[in-house]
Amino acid sequence: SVAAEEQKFCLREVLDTFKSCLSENKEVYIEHYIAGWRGLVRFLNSLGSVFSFISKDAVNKIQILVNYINGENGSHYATIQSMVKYELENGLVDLNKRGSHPESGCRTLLRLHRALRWLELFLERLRTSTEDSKTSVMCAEAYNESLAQHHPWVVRKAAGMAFCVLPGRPTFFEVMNVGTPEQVVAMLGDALPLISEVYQITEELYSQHNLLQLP
Ligand code: 1PZ
Repeated sequence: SVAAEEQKFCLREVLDTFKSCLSENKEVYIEHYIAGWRGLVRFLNSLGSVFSFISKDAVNKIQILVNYINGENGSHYATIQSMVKYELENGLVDLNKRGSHPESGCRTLLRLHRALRWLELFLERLRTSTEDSKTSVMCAEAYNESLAQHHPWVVRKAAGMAFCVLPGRPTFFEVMNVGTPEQVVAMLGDALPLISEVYQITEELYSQHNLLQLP
């Protein structure tokens, strides 16, 4: 049935959506970027309810961006580039401290952007891991190198506890539903350069406009 097919989850399809993020002139389509995150959230939820404090925050940020896309100024939210231009030109971003625009598209997307760096680091570790590698360790290392630097102690603590209950590498690969471990490794090898490119383009854009520390 259609319902059963929708249930069927495959991480390859999710990572493929990041492919469709880039326009010909290397702009990042927010709609596809969000679709990628939606898929990742589904994957995270399938790992268990311990992770729901993480997926809830991601869903919340996805929803903020969806509201902008569907709002009256939606056309400005087609790409990250057009969003940055529009929000900055119209004074819609709290640049130094939280004020009248606490949920700007720019600051909301920055949180997902930082998480994308975590994803890149984690998937790269997963790709080069061996049978006895621990997902919890790979996840924690990737987190400490990226997102952790932007999180207060209490969030780092909660995240650390969640990592400890991640399923081991064999189960993790199974849930990805991509095929044999060799196929997972090959798929990750294809997907990572694209995720990395989307990350780099966003990082440069935010850096150019001095937006990397938005409150
Ligand atoms: C497979 C294991 C999944 C581990 C995911 C690693 C990320 C841990 C992140 C813990 C975040 C927990 C709760 C929310 C924190 C928010 O305070 C921050 C900052 O937002 P603000 O408070 O400034 O509005 N939110 C974030 O940093 C965004 C986090 C999104 C994480 C998405 C993870 C999706 C995982 C996909 C798994 C394949």
